[in-house]
Amino acid sequence: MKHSSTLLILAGMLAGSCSAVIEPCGPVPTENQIALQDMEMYAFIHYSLNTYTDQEWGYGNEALELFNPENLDVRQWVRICKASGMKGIIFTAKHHCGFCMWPSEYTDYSVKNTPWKDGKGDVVKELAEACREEGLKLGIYLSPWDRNHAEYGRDEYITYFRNQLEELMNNYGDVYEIWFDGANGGDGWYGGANERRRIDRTTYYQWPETYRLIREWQPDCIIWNDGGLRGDLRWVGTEAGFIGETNWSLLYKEGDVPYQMLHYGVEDGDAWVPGETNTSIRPGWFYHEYENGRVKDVKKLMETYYRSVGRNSTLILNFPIAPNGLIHPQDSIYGTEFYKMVQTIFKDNLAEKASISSSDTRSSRYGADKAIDGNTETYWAANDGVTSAQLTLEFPESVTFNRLQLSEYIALGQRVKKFSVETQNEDGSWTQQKDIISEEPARSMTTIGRKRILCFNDVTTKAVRINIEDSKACPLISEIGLYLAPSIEDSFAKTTEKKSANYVVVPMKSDAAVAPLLIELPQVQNVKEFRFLPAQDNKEGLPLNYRLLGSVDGKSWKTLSEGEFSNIVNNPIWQTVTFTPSNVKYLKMECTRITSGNEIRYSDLEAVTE
Ligand code: FUL
Ligand code: CA
Repeated sequence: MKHSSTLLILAGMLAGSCSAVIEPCGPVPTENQIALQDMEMYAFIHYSLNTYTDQEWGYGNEALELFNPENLDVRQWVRICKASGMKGIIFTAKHHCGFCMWPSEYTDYSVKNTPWKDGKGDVVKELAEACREEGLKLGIYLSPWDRNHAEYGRDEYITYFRNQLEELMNNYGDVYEIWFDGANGGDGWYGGANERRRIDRTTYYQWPETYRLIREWQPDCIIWNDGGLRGDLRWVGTEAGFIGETNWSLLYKEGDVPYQMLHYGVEDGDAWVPGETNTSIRPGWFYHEYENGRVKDVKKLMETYYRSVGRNSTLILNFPIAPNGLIHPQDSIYGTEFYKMVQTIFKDNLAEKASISSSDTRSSRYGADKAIDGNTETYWAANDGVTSAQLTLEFPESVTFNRLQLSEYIALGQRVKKFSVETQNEDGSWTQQKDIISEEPARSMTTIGRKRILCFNDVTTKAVRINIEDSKACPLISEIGLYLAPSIEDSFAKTTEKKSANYVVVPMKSDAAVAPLLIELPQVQNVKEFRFLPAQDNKEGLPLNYRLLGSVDGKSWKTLSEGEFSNIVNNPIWQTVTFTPSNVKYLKMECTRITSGNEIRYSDLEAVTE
């Protein structure tokens, strides 16, 4: 036993019973892994010479002159990612083509030899600063495979790779995650050799020493590695944006990791290696104009969310950068509307209105009420040896819901193997509920982990029963949520018909009580009128007054008009503001009086030109 007897007695006294000390079950996450899992969603940004050649993989001989974006603005990326619910950004500092987005000392194949900013630019540095300003974390994608480097495949390249890693890990502040892609396709330019180079990906990169260096430089950095030495996170076996319904955050420390293990984890694994679901908001990872009509819409992104975050995984959602150096407006609209949808759905937890009871409870400290107290650090626990138990929620009035969220207290290990959910009918009988987005019904209600979300058809009931049918050890449930999601078709079908469909609209970081709204037009335009349609669903976040500013560069601003939106609460129709025509690319709408909250909510808006 791990605990000293004094500690055991003390803990027992505190809780009123010796059974209060709960032993961990199997491997447990490190603090870094918990912090990472708590981020839930973070962005990928794919940007490189491929952006200018319309490729997914560069060969390694693409011309440096191609890199000269006219309008590269990392702050736009960060604003959009943040407004899309992303808590960090993992950036392709170097993709397989070998081109470095920072001025590496160790190669000529980088931004320093491009026309962009006369070779003085550093995309990684700009992005690191913008992330820091906006409170997002920075992660780095450094492709081990390098189709440009002459020494790739030989020992010299490993030194080069580590030198680059040293630059990235020491010159840009904290790095929360490092991504070592597993692709090692073979063919490449390799300094002009134009040949196929094969490596053994388990030995060639000498990962143990590289990991040691990373831990030394950035002790909190999570290592993602597909194909090499086991890292702190695992790939989920597909880039389509979903993980298994059964999903253990465990793997074996040693041995191969076939698809089954990547996708479902391993029940009796001896290492904590949670899944990270990676997918792009578009079909490809890099920007291609021909995919502008194929950006994942809110419905698709919500499905992706349920099938990743809702299955005990993190979601890394890719936003490609267009050749002009910006995220395309369509990606921005769907990304930000998606996050608004997540916030709307998970705002009111109906379970908080219930009284809750359990078939087995360890002690009052671990009572069933701890599963609906809104605190993920407190949890209901059954007694040792109990591996099946029930939690019942009873409501004073009928409630209607269609989403159920369950969380285990994973700091003490992942436990639940099988569960079911029932709702009570008017006649007192019980109906078993089914997840309507399940692809594999046999695995549908198996593991829970950090967060499991199930989607049901609307159900109206006065009681909900959660049956833990099997568990590796006594179950520990930290939170239960019941929510009513609006129909996505109703809320978002008309997104593309909106007047604002071509703008990027995001709340701005500010010290003001109400965050100003930043509206970015596709190009500089002579604007004479601004129209604003308030949110139509409820009366929250309606601006009662406004100050509208315009700017060409997003830095120096000029006031265009200010005033009040009279009667906006009782009659939330289009509001029109006219002013002297002005050339602007950015509009900023400030507000000092708002119905509630600190964000301006709108349904649509338009900049009317001359
Ligand atoms: C893959 C790479 O080959 C793709 O280009 C992309 O970077 C993706 C995230 O990982 O394996
Ligand atoms: Ca709790």
